[in-house]
Amino acid sequence: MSISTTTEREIRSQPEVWARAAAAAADGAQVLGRPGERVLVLGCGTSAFVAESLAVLRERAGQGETDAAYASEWTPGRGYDRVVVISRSGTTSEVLEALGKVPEGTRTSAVVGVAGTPVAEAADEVLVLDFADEESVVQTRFPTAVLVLARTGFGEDLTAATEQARAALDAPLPVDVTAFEHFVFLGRTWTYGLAQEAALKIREAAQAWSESYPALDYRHGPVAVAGERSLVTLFGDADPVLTADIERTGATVRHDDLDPLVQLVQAQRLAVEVARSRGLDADTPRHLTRSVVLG
Ligand code: F1P
Repeated sequence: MSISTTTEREIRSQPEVWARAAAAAADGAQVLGRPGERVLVLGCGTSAFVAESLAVLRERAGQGETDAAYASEWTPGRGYDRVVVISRSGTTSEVLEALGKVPEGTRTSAVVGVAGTPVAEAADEVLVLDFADEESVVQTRFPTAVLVLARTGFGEDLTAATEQARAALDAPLPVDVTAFEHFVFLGRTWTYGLAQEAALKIREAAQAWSESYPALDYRHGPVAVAGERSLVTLFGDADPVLTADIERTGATVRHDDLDPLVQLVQAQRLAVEVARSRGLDADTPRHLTRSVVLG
């Protein structure tokens, strides 16, 4: 049996990393935009999903209008006071190219895991979360640390969520992964970004069939492929009517009252378990590298 030691160690380290991220929020959160600024957040892959969640959280906290986009798709058009890029590696070329397209006079910020990298050097302001950087190709603690820092900076106290994560990590994963071949994650508002990230973990780590949707959109088509081998996880608040509709397909619906970031931690663990059940090692995902650097 293969053991995903590095990825699992990084998943397990999240309570400590979150405590450090929360402590860094007092100084660090301003890099995400000063109150009232119109902000665009960009990233690729995992960092694009963090950007989506962050945009909703920032706007909801009354910090200012905030959009998110894939760095690889963005073309300047709408006016922003600041463009924030997120990149664990600091080397992703599409992120670097996007920074190069930011119009003169618009401030730029980078949130990175490694100081001195091309993305960090290209931005006006940099937030380095080196304590959250990872050895694994598959990102786990860096994205959650960025969101802990953001939520703390926007006024939330994540002490209880951090304790929840600790307790969840100490308990066995409450799912028999061998019962499923199809993994669906649904979220609303800022947790839709988490749902997308969870589904990406299943694909990256376990090469398995996963999907993600805004929760209420799931009935608008995608539910057609749900069945007895489907595990549908709801992030954020549960919707009993939606749950009943999905259960009618034969799918298993999972929801718990944990903080959505702790739900993401459980999805990360699920991905590692699915990989293991298929004889795969989440530390060596197929066709992936730590960052995509285009020649
Ligand atoms: C972004 C990213 C990862 C993905 C893959 C390639 O990296 O797309 O999310 O898992 O390893 O790179 P980064 O810009 O956040 O370093």
